[in-house]
Amino acid sequence: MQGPGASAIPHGRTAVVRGACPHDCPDTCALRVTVVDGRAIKVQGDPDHPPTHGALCRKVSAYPERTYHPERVLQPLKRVGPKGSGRFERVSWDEALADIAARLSAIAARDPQAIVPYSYAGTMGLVQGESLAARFFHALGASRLDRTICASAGSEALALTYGGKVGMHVEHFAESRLILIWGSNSIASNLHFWSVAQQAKRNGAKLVCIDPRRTETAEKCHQHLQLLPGTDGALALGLMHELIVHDWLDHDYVARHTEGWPALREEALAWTPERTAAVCGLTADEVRQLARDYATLAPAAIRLNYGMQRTRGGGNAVRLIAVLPCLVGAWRHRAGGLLLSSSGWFPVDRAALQRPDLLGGREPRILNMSTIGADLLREASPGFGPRIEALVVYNSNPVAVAPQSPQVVQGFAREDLFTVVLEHFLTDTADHADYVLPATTQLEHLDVHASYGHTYALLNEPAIAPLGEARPNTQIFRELAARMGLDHPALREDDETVAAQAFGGRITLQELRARGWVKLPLPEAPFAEGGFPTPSGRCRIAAPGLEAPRHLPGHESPAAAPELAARYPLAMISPPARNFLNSTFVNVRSLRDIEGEPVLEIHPQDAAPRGIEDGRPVRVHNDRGEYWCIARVSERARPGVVNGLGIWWRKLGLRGTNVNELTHQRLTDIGRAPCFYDVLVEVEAGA
Ligand SMILES: Nc1nc2c(c(=O)[nH]1)N[C@H]1C(S)=C(S)[C@@H](COP(=O)(O)OP(=O)(O)OC[C@H]3O[C@@H](n4cnc5c(=O)[nH]c(N)nc54)[C@H](O)[C@@H]3O)O[C@H]1N2
Ligand SMILES: Nc1nc2c(c(=O)[nH]1)N[C@H]1C(S)=C(S)[C@@H](COP(=O)(O)OP(=O)(O)OC[C@H]3O[C@@H](n4cnc5c(=O)[nH]c(N)nc54)[C@H](O)[C@@H]3O)O[C@H]1N2
Ligand SMILES: [Mo]
Repeated sequence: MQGPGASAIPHGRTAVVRGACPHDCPDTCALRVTVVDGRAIKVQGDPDHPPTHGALCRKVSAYPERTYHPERVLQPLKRVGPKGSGRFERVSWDEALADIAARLSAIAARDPQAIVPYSYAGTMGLVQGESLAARFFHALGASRLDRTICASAGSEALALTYGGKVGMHVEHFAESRLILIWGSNSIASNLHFWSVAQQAKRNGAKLVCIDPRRTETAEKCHQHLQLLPGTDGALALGLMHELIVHDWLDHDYVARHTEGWPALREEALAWTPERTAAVCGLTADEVRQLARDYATLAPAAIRLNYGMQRTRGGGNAVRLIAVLPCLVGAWRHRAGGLLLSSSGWFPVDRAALQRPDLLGGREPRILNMSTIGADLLREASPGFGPRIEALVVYNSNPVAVAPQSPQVVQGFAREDLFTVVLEHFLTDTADHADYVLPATTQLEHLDVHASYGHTYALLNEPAIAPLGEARPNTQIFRELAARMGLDHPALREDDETVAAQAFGGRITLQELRARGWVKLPLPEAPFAEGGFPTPSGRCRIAAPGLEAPRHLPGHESPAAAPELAARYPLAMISPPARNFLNSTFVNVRSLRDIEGEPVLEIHPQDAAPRGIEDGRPVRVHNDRGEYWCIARVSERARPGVVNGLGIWWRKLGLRGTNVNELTHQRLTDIGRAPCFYDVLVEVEAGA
């Protein structure tokens, strides 16, 4: 194994460098990168890292193809065409940074809150994610960003219930007798969990998938409950009803380790299997059978995932489901319980990484990243603050991924908006930039990683020297700070120093360098004796209003919005295409060739009356916009629900559109997150 900085690897030598997959995925794989003559030729999974187990998904196996892609942005670019045209000229770093510093300084002199950082998890690295960038924007006093676009409904709901983003160890699912794969297409987006579930299956476990789409995962489970989107909370209540009436409760666990059960018990008693089935679009027998399995096949484990919390009632649905393992005492066994996120187990020292102290007592406004479309179009007002004058985007592609893109595009097209995008490629977002700055990829920079699907911290050593003139995000923000006269030692720290602070000294770089990863010291069955990280140590069960997620105003379903459904009768979800990672990899040829074209899965019963034929273009539309794609007439879709697989780059899609043309900016009940899977549409055959 090669130490830091494989630029140090002499020519003619082969080296294998330890890495970590940077992508926003629960698996956070440990990588081994083979470097020959300074060029990365192969990326493989680390066979010694238990969750990775030597295997990678196809996407990340293509990481060298992405890194050496002929369209990588390798020099700073300055816009020469209209916004969105993607026409740029090359400029030097010096010219780009000097101009950006001058423009941002002028805006900051009026009100730094008019500058908005926009970022998400293009890399999950703790160094290249939110360290120097956060320090820079804190020192400047720029607007702060509420990072809600993915998981905040479920995460906040889980923290309200258990006290943190904590759950089972992924390895222990191998010993479960029942696994509910709930709102997760594991084969596509949690592949290494799927291998563990397969082990359990071989040991005789029953696998049940709960998903409105007949995914590749659903097909391989023993049973598939194809419920209507946004009805998971009702299903949880229906299960509780059965646990109560059959007296399948672990009374001792409930009494000692939960609080608030009596009120929820009263609500659950109203959810007979028949009522539950009618709301969820299932049969009463399916509900009864699931409850019986859950109560009798112990240890029972739930792999809950974020697909089920992208609806108006998503937060409360997570709260309800998270109660189930307490009711049957599943937590008593290490192979029982629930896993939505494990990230709360990691001792990540965010204050050290992000240095909120650099705000110096200022409290800039906080903007929700999920409403960037509406916010870019807002004028200054007392409630909102100043109009957004500058956007600095890194680790994200909002023009493709943010909801209701017609507004997002309109906002990014504003001629009076100054936009800087740090990127690897000319994405839909970069096309709207005044400056595009070339960023390094995971093979070219140092980082350390936590995970939200397992319990190992990881190290990523740079395997190759930066390509072209690419620079790590951290370096770009260090240089911008210096040019803008922001002078604080925290704005000068190098990546190694930052990485060493990431785990607050509890996991050192030295330990990480020994093997590339470190397993967190945690109890095997974390809540066997209660001990939830809540103030009382008990699981907090809440009842008020939980009964009603499907009736929340703004929930787009035929049941909740009959008038809208008269015009737009089909519910649409837009889960990821397997070979893309959100909008990343859409421009990688070998992967796009597998996906082919953007598709809408539609059930034959819904296709026939509309004259929609398989393989033909369709226009999917609602009051917000229209999305063009290819119909796939298939029973992967349930009647009444269409699946618009995401997330295509608009410019690589049909007629420059993608699925977010149709999504809206209303937020979830908990966590202020988007409701990507809570959308009504109509579909018609295209020309
Ligand atoms: N290949 C691949 N892997 C990925 C990603 C990717 O884009 N591609 N994205 C990564 C990211 S950022 C994330 S957050 C995770 C996402 O992965 P997950 O957390 O698993 O979430 P989704 O893929 O959004 O949805 C999972 C499943 O939930 C189903 N679903 C939709 N609506 C509902 C509902 O109302 N109830 C229920 N029960 N199920 C519903 C969808 O049909 C889908 O099959 O995966 C990560 N991994
Ligand atoms: N309709 C619909 N919309 C969705 C979803 C859905 O299921 N349906 N899923 C949502 C979810 S779960 C999420 S998480 C979001 C994801 O939204 P984003 O976090 O924006 O994810 P990506 O689309 O993968 O874009 C990440 C970008 O970061 C860049 N990048 C990667 N590494 C680096 C780096 O080191 N430096 C810099 N400067 N750039 C880097 C990549 O090139 C890529 O263009 O999308 C959301 N949007
Ligand atoms: Mo996500």
